[in-house]
Amino acid sequence: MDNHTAPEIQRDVLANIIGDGSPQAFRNFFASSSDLMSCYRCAIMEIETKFRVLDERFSLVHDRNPIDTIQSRLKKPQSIYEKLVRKNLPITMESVENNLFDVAGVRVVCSFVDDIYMLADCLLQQDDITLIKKKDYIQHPKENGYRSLHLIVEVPIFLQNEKKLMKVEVQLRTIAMEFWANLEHQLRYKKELSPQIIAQTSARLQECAHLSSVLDTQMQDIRDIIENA
Ligand code: 0O2
Repeated sequence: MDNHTAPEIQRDVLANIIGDGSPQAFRNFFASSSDLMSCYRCAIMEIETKFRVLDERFSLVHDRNPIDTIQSRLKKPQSIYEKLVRKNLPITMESVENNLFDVAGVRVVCSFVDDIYMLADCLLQQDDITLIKKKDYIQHPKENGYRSLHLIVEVPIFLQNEKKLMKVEVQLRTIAMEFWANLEHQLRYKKELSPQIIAQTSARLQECAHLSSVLDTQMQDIRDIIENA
């Protein structure tokens, strides 16, 4: 990102974001960014609640919970900025809202793969949810072995005097996928490792991705046997 931090570029970026740099322009910028981030937090709450309701209703009928954990996050300002620059998009709050679909993220971790698809179907059937984009890295894992089901959905939030449609990235994965992704994420940010160690570790992670996929299949088979007994 070094080429984007030169003072003259910073000035351009700041001019874009905060207009003429007057106190009023600063106030406007902070008000609009706080407002947008608050809307994303509300959208996260809506999606989390939908999954908690599905988990509750499923457990009533099937006597087990399909969801192990739900984690949520708002993308950090630095990551938002870097993504806008990387995609050559305007550095404005409007641009964030119109172009970045992963500012609000909800991750749903399940024990079994078929619960992932069941929960995704149940969410997408709800009449206030619109599917914007789906990436199935379980059917089509990434080259490094990454697996998860990603959905970009639009959900309404109801504010004092208006209804606003917000985009949320939903990641659904198993406990095994989560275990793998957390370790791989750590490797990606360990800049001090030598290229040789990184190559060796990446290869071992690919093997682990395969093993975790076999584990997911075996665990689901065993659960099916138990449930059908
Ligand atoms: P963070 O900190 O989790 O937010 P697009 O948005 O479509 O232009 P992008 O962003 O590559 O393209 O989308 P994609 O492929 O759907 O991946 C987005 C998120 O999925 C990432 O967010 C990660 O959380 C997760 N992810 C995707 N690929 C990998 C991977 O190979 N390893 C791991 N560990 N996670 C992955 P961020 O923004 O990278 O980070």
